[in-house]
Amino acid sequence: MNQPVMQGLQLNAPAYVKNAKLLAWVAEIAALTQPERIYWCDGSQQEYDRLCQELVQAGTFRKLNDAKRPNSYLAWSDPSDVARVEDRTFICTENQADAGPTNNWMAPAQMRTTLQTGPDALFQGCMRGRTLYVVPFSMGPLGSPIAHIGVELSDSPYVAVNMRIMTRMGRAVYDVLGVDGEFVPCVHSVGAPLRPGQQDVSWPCNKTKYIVHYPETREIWSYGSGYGGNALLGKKCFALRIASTMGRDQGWLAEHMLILGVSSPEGKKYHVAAAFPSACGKTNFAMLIPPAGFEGWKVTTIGDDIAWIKPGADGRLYAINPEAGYFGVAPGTNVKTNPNCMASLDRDVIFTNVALTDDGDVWWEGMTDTPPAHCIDWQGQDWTPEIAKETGRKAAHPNARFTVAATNNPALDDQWDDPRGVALDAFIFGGRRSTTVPLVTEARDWTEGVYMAATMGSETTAAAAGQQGVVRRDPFAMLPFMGYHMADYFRHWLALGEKLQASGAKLPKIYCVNWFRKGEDGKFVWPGFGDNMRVLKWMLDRVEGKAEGSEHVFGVSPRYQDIEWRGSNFGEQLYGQVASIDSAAWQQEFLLHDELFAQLGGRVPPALLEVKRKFQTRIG
Ligand code: SAT
Ligand code: MN
Repeated sequence: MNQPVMQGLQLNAPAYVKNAKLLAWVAEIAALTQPERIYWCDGSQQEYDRLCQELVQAGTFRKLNDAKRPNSYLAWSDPSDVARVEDRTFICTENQADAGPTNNWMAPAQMRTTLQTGPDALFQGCMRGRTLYVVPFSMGPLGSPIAHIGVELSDSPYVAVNMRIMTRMGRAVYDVLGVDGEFVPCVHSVGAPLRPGQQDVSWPCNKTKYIVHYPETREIWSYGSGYGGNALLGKKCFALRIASTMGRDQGWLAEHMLILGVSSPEGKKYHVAAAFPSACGKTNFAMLIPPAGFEGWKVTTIGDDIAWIKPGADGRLYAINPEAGYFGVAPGTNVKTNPNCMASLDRDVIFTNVALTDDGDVWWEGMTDTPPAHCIDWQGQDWTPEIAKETGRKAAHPNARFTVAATNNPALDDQWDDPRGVALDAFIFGGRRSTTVPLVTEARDWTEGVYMAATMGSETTAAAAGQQGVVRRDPFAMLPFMGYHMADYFRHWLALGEKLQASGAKLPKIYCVNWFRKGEDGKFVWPGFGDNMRVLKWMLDRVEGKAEGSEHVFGVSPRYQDIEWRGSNFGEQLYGQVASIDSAAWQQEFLLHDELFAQLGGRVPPALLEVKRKFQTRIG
């Protein structure tokens, strides 16, 4: 099968790669990007270890102290390449209206000129001096009818090793792909070609960045960044932006949701999917340990970031986690906030942008009560608590991350890898709001639930480049991840609900939560973490028809006495602070809903406008 791609460059495809389209495409991309060599990843442990070793030699990785953190590495990125770049993320549909007003858009032909075909096309020769890694991966259990295959061509070995943790990556994918199977082509370059003899830097990247999606041809092109969702293209680019359009066309949902299982002391098992914006505690919620007073309850993790949800023959909604690992936020994670996560991080981890301790281990803000007396911060500088006090400098970047396999998680659900998925009992939508939004509200019906999710607001976090702490509308926590027109997505949710209801199926209940209300002292009022179990139990009791609540303008919320407080000393007065609904604040909030709907224009489904009118009349 080997064929010359260009002078001196061999395709080098292993004999087991038989997909003609794939072979031709790799040759085409190699001819465009002109790497020095092509390497086909097989996904083996030996390969992973070897690539990590090479990353150590290149200065990208530091091997951590093997006695403290076996088989683990630390990478520090370029200070300009630390988070997703939403303003450089594009949805390139033929008609701008199909991408919708919440996405950056460019016509496909124009984008192709910029990236591939123009005189100064960015991808032309962009891999010179580097290796092109062919990274085959499956989103979802290999061979499952709900899984989909992608192949990422990347000039970053950091991407290759992260993809091995985050997806089912390797040789077995080619067996599923066969000679003529379909895959989503993903091209990634850090955009830093090397001249002959030029010394590489430890984190190559480019000031110019493009994260580009062509939903109509299902292609992804990413240039200039090596970080997270910009570069690990199976995650947000494929599993959300491209998959959301596949779901629209095929009648399913690709959502920015964790999936968890809850077992009750009576041995009943429930499944819940919950959407929160990036860096709002999805990983913590998915790994929750029930607090004192909840003996016999257990929460297990199916996924911590993305859910693919398809209607089953019985009319219920079944969810799978398309990923195989967690790319979670390190700062704030500790043995109290997330013990299961800390246990997951004991070994076999890639850390990015946390601090290095003097004994060769890692540290981040909030990991321990007492910081180390000295460490090296994520920018390679000396850091001490005194320096931090003086300068405000953080040891770890606020968006520092760990990459770890799901199988490291002690609370992993038995069914996490089940190709059939798990049947959902409830959806939760949550934002980060220091005011206005109460602890928990149950929607009275599917349409009101879709309205709550659609109009959700959240304060921005360090997960995306840009200003932090400003409230923006983040419908379904999908604002940065939508592959098509946001209003059409609302319509898709409404239509799916209608269809399932017509089949006589019991729909999952929909809840809206806010763990983040602050008191006058600026501190969070609700303890959160394990105590979120109290809210979760109320929801599941509602599913069973066992719990009371009081109805108000937007739905039904628990009164103090409706929640299980055993083992807690959270009093009624504090509860009032997280559960109250302030009419004046809500009148302001509705103006923001108006703004969102005005932005989305005439495509907003009338059913949602009707819900708004009803709510607004009621609040007076
Ligand atoms: O960098 S990622 O997009 O993968 C993380 C996140 O924003 O959720
Ligand atoms: Mn996420």
